[in-house]
Amino acid sequence: MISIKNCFAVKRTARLGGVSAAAIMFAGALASLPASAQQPEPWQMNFQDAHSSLMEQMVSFHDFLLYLIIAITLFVLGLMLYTIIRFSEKRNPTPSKTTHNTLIEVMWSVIPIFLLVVIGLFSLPLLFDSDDTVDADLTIKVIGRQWYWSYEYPDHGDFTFDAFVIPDDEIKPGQLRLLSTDENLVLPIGKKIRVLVTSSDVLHAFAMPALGSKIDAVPGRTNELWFDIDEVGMYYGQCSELCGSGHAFMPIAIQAVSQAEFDAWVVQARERFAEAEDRLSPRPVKIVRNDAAGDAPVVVPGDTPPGVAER
Ligand SMILES: [Cu+2]
Repeated sequence: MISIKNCFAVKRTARLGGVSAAAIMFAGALASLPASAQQPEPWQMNFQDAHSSLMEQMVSFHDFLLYLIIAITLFVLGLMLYTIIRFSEKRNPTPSKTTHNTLIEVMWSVIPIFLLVVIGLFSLPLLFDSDDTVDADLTIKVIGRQWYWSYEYPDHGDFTFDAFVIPDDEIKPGQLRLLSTDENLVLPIGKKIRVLVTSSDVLHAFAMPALGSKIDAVPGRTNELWFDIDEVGMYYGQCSELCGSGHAFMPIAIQAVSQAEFDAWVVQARERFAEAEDRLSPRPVKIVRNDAAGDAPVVVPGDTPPGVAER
């Protein structure tokens, strides 16, 4: 088996030759901007800061639920303590034989129903909003592969490229171990971005905590989600579905830029990735057998399910 490290080394070497002067200039121009960077922190106890409108709603909903749960837990704890103390054998030597109390039974049915309805009033609009991908400003396609991500920009000339994790021994200052990638998913801020997510081999999951996004990448089917990004900066996520031995090595790095910078990036990216076929990583291939003729198997390029994949 080819080690993951070797794959990356081959891939990285191929890629370095293709970096154009425009890309370097672009990176230089971005370095001067104030930016947020959303990534996991050591001993982090809560969410990353919210940087999409959906994530802001999710955090509010989460906080509301937390207060509700604390109130319910304290109430039940109080009832239990009262029962334990007030009705102990010492204080209550002759127990009551009461078996029914209509008022209490109605209350312990109606109050939880009421609470669930209140939760539903907040959660259902959020659920519908997160599913509402219509009227997006742009669409991108994300394809999970063992073990890297491919990104496509169908609205901008349909160019495509791969993003690989930076191996530990190639990390440069400013890059993050297991989070930085050789190519970023560059996106404009303040736009409704529809993301189509699929996979070419096994189950992966596209997860971006600061943007409130997580959805499975399923071979043979397309899932979709949307987000908008409120601030220029870097946003890091990871594959969140155990997808094989390289699962920990396929991070997602989103570089959020202004619309003008995005337009400039698209122009140079279209050029850079235009004839990318030879520089893209090997896609899974389909092996067609023609046993009747006794021919050797024919290998046909194309996205095919696992089991027939060959790297
Ligand atoms: Cu994966």
